[in-house]
Amino acid sequence: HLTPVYNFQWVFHCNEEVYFAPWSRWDVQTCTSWRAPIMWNEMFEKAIYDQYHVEKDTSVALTVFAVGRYLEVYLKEFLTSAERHFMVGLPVDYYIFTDAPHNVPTVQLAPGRTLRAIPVKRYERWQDISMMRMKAITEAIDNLISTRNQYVFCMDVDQVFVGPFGSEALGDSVALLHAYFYKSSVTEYTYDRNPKSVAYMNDGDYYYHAAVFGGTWQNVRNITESCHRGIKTDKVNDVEALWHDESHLNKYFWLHKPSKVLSPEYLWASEIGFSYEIHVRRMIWAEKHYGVLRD
Ligand code: 2GW
Ligand code: MN
Repeated sequence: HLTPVYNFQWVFHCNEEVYFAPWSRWDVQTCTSWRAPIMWNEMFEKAIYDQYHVEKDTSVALTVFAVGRYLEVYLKEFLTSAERHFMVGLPVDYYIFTDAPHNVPTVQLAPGRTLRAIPVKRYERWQDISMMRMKAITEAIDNLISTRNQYVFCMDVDQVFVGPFGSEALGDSVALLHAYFYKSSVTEYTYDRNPKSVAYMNDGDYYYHAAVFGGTWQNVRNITESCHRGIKTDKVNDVEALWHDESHLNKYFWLHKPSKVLSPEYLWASEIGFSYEIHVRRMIWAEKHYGVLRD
């Protein structure tokens, strides 16, 4: 565990695992009610996290799905930008889940970083492509990740790294605030409000974006397995949660609070326009090509 330098009361009101200065940002909430840090720029000393993880020999898995046309449209830029910005200086293993392993682009990887393609079935419905990720990640953790990587990040592929996404983002269980909802109230969150779905919730903490979540492999396995179980139960009951796997993920993080929350600086949507709180953009949403990709 990292020790905070400042012997300041607020530090101890936030998660003691972290090294950060919650008072350095006055314009945003920096700590959840359960004392997990919300990571905004200027709150942390990047070098301290990096040193900690280098000493601990931390290795990070990054899972991403590129099925059908998403491979040619998004994967190459996702990977090349990750090499520039994601956990630079640490060993990273990319796990690319795809229906076309031979079409995975060749990307120059820094030493200590590897890439592996994992074949998956291409489902007919895009909702199923999105939801089956939970099952595939659970299996990959059992078969590969748990023997190589202490931490796992699971991401959408339709996004691009544009700034440092470093080891400060690692934690026991990590959730991301959705760029569209971080200033909204709970009634505006697009939770699943249908009592017939396992993902049903009316009350909640935040609206988390399923495009980025992570944690130790043990915790991520618990997240993905629980979400997959919820999705299967819904199928048996002939219901589908409003935002598919994302609804189930929000339900999970309501019942099992994340130990660290990432600010929307970690995945910003440029179309929202200028926002005072966003001091840095670490990833941005790639352009959507719904006309081509979602018919
Ligand atoms: C998805 C929707 C429509 C047509 C195609 C696909 C599709 C998604 C696909 O053909 N191939 C594929 O590999 N995917 C993967 O699923 C890919 O990794 C993609 O990033 C991910 C989620 O789909 P995406 O990014 O188009 O959906 P978003 O950006 O609206 O995602 C949010 O909502 C989803 C549930 O509907 C997920 O929870 C996702 O994590 C959220 O960010
Ligand atoms: Mn996406």
